[in-house]
Amino acid sequence: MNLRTLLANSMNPLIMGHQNADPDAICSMIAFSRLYTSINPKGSFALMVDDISRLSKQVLDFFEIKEEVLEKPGTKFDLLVILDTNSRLQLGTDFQDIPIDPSRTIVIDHHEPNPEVGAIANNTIVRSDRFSTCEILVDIFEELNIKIDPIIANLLLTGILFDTRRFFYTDLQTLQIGIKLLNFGADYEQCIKSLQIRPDRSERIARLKAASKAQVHLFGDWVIATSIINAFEASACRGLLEMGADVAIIGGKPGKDKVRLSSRSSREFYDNTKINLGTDVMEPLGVIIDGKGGGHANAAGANGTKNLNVALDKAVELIRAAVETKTESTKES
Ligand SMILES: [Mn+2]
Repeated sequence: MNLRTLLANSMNPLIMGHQNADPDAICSMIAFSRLYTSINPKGSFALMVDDISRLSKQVLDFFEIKEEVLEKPGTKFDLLVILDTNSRLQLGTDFQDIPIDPSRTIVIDHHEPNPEVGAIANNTIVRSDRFSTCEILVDIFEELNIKIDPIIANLLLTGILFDTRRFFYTDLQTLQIGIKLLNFGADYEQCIKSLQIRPDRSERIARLKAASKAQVHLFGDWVIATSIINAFEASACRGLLEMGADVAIIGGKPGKDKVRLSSRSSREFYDNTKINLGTDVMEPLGVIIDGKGGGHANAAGANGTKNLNVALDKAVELIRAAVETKTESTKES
């Protein structure tokens, strides 16, 4: 594919990312729109995604990006550019009917190759060995000999920081691209800052209260923490896990005749004990609180109307019994 020719011949490209667009998707979209404008200053592009994540909105505000990102379909276009995704499905439910002409579609992505990609685009740059779409874009800017200004450098570095979890996942090539972006004027500290989300004050207070009132139960090597607060239970559970609990269970009365339970466990706890918070704990608790419970192995909850304290005691009891059964069966085997 000749990317320069495709872009030079398009007057109305539509640039899209995956649904609930994360910073890698949104930053690569904005960077691509600047690349397009450098090649074809007379054209007018549109940016569109099915929902922007809260964090991505924060990044756009932080770097004062003024481009409008449409969140509903309906724009006319003569070229479709799909970034950070390689399937129609990932564009989101509202965008499944978007007309796609493979000869007028470009896909640039780093996810596992999708066999369907050939059916939507003749022009693909899919590099599943890369950690982010933003770093692929750095190579494209260079290949097309287009300057990366400090704003684009900030956006691209922020997308890379997000997808690599601040370079937790990385390799020589990605680090070298990071250094390039710093040389182009990216401000590392600002990029990190743009990605930091501090919970609201009330949420932080709820987490602190849950921690200060927590009861700690020790079953074998496992640490189980329970507490009572009436708001932000899920967030407070995550807080207790971050502090060192293997399992956190929080109950609350968010209103009259309302009882709510929330729970989280570490992956290690589930891998070792196979105790499923949804089926083993929250489903039976749902009955006790006269409501319903369920969820996933590591994250589950229940909603009901009564018996909060009984339910919390029962939760601890269920986990204790399950841990013991598990320990005995390991001894036998
Ligand atoms: Mn990505």
